[in-house]
Amino acid sequence: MSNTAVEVKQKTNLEKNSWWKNAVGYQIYPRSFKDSNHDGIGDLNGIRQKLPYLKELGVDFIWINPIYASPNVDNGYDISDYQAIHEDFGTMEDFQTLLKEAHELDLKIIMDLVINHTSDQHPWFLESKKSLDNPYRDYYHWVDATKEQLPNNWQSFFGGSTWTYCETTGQAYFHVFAKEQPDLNWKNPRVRHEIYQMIRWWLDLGIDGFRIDAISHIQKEPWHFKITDNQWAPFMNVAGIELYLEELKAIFNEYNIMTVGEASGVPHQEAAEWTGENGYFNMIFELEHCERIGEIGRQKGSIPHLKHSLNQWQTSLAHNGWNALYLENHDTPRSISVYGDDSSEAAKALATVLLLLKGTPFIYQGQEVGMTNYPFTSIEELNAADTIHFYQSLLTQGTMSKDALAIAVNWSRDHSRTPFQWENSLHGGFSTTEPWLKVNDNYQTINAAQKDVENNSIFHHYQTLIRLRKQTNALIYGEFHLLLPDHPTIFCYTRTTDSESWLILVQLDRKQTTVTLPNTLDYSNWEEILTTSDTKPLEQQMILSDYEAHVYRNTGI
Ligand code: ISL
Ligand code: CA
Repeated sequence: MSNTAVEVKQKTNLEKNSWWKNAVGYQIYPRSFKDSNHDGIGDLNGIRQKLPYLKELGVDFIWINPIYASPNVDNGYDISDYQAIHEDFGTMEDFQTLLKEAHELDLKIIMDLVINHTSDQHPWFLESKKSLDNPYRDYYHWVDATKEQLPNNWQSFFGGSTWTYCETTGQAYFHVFAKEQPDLNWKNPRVRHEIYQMIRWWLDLGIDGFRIDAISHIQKEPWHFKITDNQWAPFMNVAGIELYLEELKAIFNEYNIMTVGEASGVPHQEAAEWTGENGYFNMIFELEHCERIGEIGRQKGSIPHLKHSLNQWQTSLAHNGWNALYLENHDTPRSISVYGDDSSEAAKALATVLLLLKGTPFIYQGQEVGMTNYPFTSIEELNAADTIHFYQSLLTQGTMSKDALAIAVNWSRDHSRTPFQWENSLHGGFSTTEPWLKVNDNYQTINAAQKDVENNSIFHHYQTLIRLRKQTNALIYGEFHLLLPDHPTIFCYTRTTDSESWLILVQLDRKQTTVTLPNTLDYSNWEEILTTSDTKPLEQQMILSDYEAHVYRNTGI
């Protein structure tokens, strides 16, 4: 066997050992997935009930958002005990049963690792704030201050200062998010040691990996750092962070697990450093492609921005590193509403774009059945801490309450947190009791049970795409190339290996468009594998209408 063939075989074998490269993930926001004990809140035993559903969809692993003890200021991202399960979700025994049953179905489970901050009710912080000389004082960031004079003018992601003053000790503590989420002091080796022990505890329990929360914020600039253009610069991917990421990587590498870091502020130019052969994580979630839409009147995401940003990340990670692919999650509105018109055609078009890109796709709960944004009409219907704070700050600035609500709702995280719509029955089949957040009234027509009555349901389209992807080497490892980069609504790309080429052609709008594909393509030998409309041969001139999607393969290249 020639050297090249040996290298290719070795590389393919190496890649085959990275199970997560051939996998499709499913994100569960446990509070809103399935309630099994009639308290209106999703829980672990509810997830157990739905494991067969996830197996039927064809996903390989589940990422569960935080289920640890928490006062729920940020719905579990404010942890008060890393090794206890929040009573809303069940017990540690319930979790271990869930893990066992998932593994029996060959489904893996990755957990959410929130280590940039704890809850202000965590015992470490309750001790830390007691006195200047408390042994836990430097588990967090405390700086001399007065009520009027805070250490600097940095702003929190959730609005307001990143500093909260404590009268008791005449100092203020630092928090990138809510004041109830004090940032851990990663410079303190005792903090790192406690965190690393906790990580090992969970990995030794047999979980299959972690999604690491807000990890690009754990290093801060010196407090005197002056902000110039980017207000988040003082705590976004700051030099020196690599020391801590290398220590985390050393622990992760002791286990055969998957890690995906939420790495806000890491530019695509650094993607290979964060995820490549010597990367800190197997992959990262970047936040560049899912831009926040907030202004009134701009309720729609930009398809050109989406194409341009995804193309940058596909290109930057073409030869080293790996992408985590997503269009929505628990922090964004629903992609079918941001980029589509809430129709099942739009859902299938977006699914076709997402599932055939290079990287590991993550499907957010409800995306596979076409769940949409919620028509919130009053602030009382909303729950997310940052949305409520944003609304109140708009009112303080004099914005009319109607406009303030419209702006706050535009990008509220609550859109993706409404209870999962299982069937056309009371509360969408999520619970027998009034849920913690309102169920979208469109559950009567948009729900998982539709998969058993509709031939071409959205669920079935996801199932088909997942199956097609997992059985096709070119759709996992093939090189990505964007075609028609400047077209405002057509998303077209190829995936190519040395033996075959695939072409994905999707109209991301409800209108008829005539499109001219590049004359560099040879239009013979293309076979249509999948379409959401009528079968059409691939030609240089194509007429595409409402959210039409086509997938072609060419084995004759
Ligand atoms: O907030 C951001 C941009 O506006 C990001 O830079 C930030 O890193 C991201 O939102 C962090 O999100 C994660 O941590 C938060 C939690 O509220 C989110 O739900 C979680 O996804 C604090 O733990
Ligand atoms: Ca429950």
